[in-house]
Amino acid sequence: MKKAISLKKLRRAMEKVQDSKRFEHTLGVEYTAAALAMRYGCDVRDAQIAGLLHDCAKCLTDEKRLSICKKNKIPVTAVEKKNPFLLHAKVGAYLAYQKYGVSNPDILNAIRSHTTGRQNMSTLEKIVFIADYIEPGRTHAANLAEIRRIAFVDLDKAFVRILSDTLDYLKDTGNEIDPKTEETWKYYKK
Ligand code: DGI
Ligand code: FE
Ligand code: FE
Repeated sequence: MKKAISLKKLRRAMEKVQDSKRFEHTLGVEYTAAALAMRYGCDVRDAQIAGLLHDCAKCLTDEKRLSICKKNKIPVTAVEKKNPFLLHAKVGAYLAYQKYGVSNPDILNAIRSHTTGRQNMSTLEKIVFIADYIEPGRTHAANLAEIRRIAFVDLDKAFVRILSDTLDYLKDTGNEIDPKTEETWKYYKK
């Protein structure tokens, strides 16, 4: 039988590959995802693993992210080529599988979809997406106090709210919008 993944080892591994601010964020997403998993009846350990690994490719250079994609035939869209930081989600899922020994597809999907979302997300995927936005270390987003409260009352409502606030923010700041983010919003909005 395959040996269970050690949370302690994953934490140590993330501390090595992330700067201290990012690592604090990682721990925040780990325990916020765990709390949401308790609330919504998801596997708590899976939520911790996904939370710990969701940004495992965040502190690589853009060149490194692009080269990992090229080497492993991971498709890169035009928007991703122009904004390679978006690839940290896809590349993160790849590394979670190859380097950190995660085989649970739900955890890998949660890592892959944590930035743009996607259609038909599982509860765990939504939990990681939301935990990423509301963890205690986040301070800048608009309406954060309200979204934090809603997250523990109505998961889908919090999810849609975060998506729409993110799209508003990206439009206000003139950032290029990945069609995937727009697609997720269209799929989930009422
Ligand atoms: O990696 P984190 O910073 O913890 O969080 P994240 O993976 O959600 O990435 C955060 C940024 O990604 C945030 O500023 C919003 C941005 N983002 C989400 N969807 C898109 C996007 N940025 C662009 N340019 N286009 C998108 O569609
Ligand atoms: Fe991220
Ligand atoms: Fe994150």
